[in-house]
Amino acid sequence: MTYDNIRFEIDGGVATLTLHRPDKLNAFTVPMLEECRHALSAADGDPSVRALLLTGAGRAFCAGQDLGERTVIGSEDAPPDLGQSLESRYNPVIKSIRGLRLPVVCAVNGVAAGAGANLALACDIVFAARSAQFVQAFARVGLIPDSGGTFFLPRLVGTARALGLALTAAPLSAEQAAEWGLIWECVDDDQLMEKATGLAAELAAGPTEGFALIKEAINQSTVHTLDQQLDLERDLQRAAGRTQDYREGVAAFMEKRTPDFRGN
Ligand code: T3D
Repeated sequence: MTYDNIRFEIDGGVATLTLHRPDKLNAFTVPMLEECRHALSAADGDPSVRALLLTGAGRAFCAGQDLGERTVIGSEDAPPDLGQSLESRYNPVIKSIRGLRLPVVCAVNGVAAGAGANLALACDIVFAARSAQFVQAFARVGLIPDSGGTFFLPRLVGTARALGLALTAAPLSAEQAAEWGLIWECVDDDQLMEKATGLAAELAAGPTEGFALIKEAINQSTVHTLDQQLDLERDLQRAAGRTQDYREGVAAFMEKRTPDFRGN
């Protein structure tokens, strides 16, 4: 597939997906969402890829749905079916990201609004530039947070703040987002890419299978009782204990050297 609205590169075990419609603040269009889905599937299917980095080109991370696409459809007689849009385009992208066994690092380089904000929240480790903002812009146009927003927000910041963000659509600074636990870290703008690429490279050299099991355990915990979670930990730890990387990790510790994880 040719990518016209994103950039997708693989280097040193890290796949980097850059949203690339900078003149439109990287707002999502149908082709762009299809390209994202294709690239995520390519990253998933490539055994050389051991971490994914997601970022945006230009001054924004992503402004959510391109509202220009919505002015040409819909009228009182034939309103647009946004449920269909979510079902066929947005939800598969969010599910792809959440379903990736690889660690997913996000570098929020500027404003992240609407589905763009929630795309970032779907990632595993989110860095944001100090100048970035998170805007649950949906209510400004009469919509509800989608792309997992109603799932991620209350879990990350609690119901009170989730409702505040969703109902007011007030911009949340990167600094405040980090203080609230919405993201991993707020960093100075000129440090963002260095920090994010550095961590992605570090993770790409890590115990990839073990990382996949960590992700599964943490993600399942949101719907489990303690008993269920303890059972899951038992099963996943059994699997982790059978990896080559576990053997290598223990050997490296005993030999006082840096482990050479191969990801299996
Ligand atoms: O529809 C479905 O399929 C359902 C799914 C919905 C998912 C959603 O994401 S709904 C929410 C859609 N997004 C928004 O409502 C956000 C709209 N944008 C903004 O609120 C602001 O632009 C920002 C807060 C993101 C940034 O503000 P600011 O002041 O930094 O920039 P700006 O001047 O507003 O925008 C700069 C340009 O980008 C401007 O174009 P121009 O005038 O220079 O030609 C603006 O129109 C354009 N732009 C920004 N966001 C969008 C956009 N164009 C199309 N769609 C956008 N979402």
